[in-house]
Amino acid sequence: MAFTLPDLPYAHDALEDGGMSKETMEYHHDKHHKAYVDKLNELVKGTEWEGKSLEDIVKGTYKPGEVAQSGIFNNASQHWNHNQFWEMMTPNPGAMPSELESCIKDCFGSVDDFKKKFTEDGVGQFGSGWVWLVKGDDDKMEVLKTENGVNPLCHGKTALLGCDVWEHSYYIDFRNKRPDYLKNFLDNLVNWENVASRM
Ligand code: MN3
Repeated sequence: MAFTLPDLPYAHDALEDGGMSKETMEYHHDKHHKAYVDKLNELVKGTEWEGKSLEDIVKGTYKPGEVAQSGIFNNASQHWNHNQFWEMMTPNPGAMPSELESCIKDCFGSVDDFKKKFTEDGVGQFGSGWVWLVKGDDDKMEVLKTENGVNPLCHGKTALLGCDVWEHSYYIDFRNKRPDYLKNFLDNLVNWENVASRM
């Protein structure tokens, strides 16, 4: 069955109070994410990957250590990444669940130290990519930055939180100010309940 673009879990203008505009969502979800889905469907047709799960395609087509990944990988991983990203934000960010907060404190010292590390790595990802909070098999949390469409599945890690640092995700609202976009994301947009549910 062909892959489909999921609806956003909230209205296009729902994140405006949190600093992410309706215009950004219209471009980012309706155009950029849709393009990955359409291209993926086109590329897998007639290949061994047709009918496979998205996770299997991402893991099966990733070439470790290589800068140039295949078109199937790039579009499959970006489809997966954006599916997670929309779920990781909310118009009503509540307090961080205590279990998540204590794990973050154990691994990073404090919530502020975690936010600092996440922002620094997101800013430090040269060019397009993502920054993640991940958990490994040892239950240890770490921040991971990845280039282009590469994601935690490629590294055998569980994605708890991810932020898109491709320019298309912030240029309308923050222009070239990626640090401001990342700070706003952490302070005003993260669905911490969703992050905790991934632990
Ligand atoms: Mn994007």
